[in-house]
Amino acid sequence: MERASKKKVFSSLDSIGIEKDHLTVTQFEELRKFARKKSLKLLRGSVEQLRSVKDDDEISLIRKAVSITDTVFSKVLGMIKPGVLESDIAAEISYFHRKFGAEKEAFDTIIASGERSALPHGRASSRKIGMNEFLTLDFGCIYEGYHSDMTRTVCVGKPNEEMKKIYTIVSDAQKNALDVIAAAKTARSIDAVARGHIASKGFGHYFGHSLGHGVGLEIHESLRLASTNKEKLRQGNVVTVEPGIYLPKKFGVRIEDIVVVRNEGCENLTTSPKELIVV
Ligand SMILES: [Mn+2]
Repeated sequence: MERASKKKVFSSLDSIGIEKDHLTVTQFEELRKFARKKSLKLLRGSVEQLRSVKDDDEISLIRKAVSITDTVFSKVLGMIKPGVLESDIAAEISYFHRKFGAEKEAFDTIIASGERSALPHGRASSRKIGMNEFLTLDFGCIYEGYHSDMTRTVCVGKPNEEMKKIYTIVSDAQKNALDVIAAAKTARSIDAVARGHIASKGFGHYFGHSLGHGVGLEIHESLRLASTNKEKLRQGNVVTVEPGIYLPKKFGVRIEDIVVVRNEGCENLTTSPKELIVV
């Protein structure tokens, strides 16, 4: 904005809210020159709070982003086999996201095979996918500014009894949480349902992150489904639900969907299958 028009705009305002997490000191000093000091109000989290409830147009864009990611998952499933590099799968995901209309990926794709699946944030490496092991894929895209985010864990070859058992526990934990999500519930009560199920099976120590997070213009935003968050869910919140169990040096399982919170329950936007896929 030109200096003169800046002055004109600011002089017409009673007060100016500043998102203090997003303004540099230089920008603040510049702003202060134009505005009267008393009219500047430092805000933190206010815009994020407003943004956590999505309107129908925003939900449509997220729905589209999620559907692109679902399609991409079905496309890459066929190329997962022993000997293929994790980074090859990540490259295909990137290609297909753009091919199906996304602007780009929402974050660095996580492709974690074998022991690496026990790393919750295992970005695609040059590891070759092996036989009879889990592969976790966590990826998403941006469509008209809005993000998708999904995780599936598939088995390459044959799962052993322990792998099947852990997969079922994570899958049930997610299902239990999805069953109770609704407006007016607290975020932490939803986290507690998934965490409680995993703990009841003896794996509480192996679920080291929160259950989910808001998704929208940013990949991680309000509202967070965390054990410490007492905020209440509201109709129109869009959140991920992503429990996991990570057994160090062995394997990990995470399953993640995106849902829209409704007054009665929730709507799951993710349609990719969740039964254990064996490729
Ligand atoms: Mn996520």
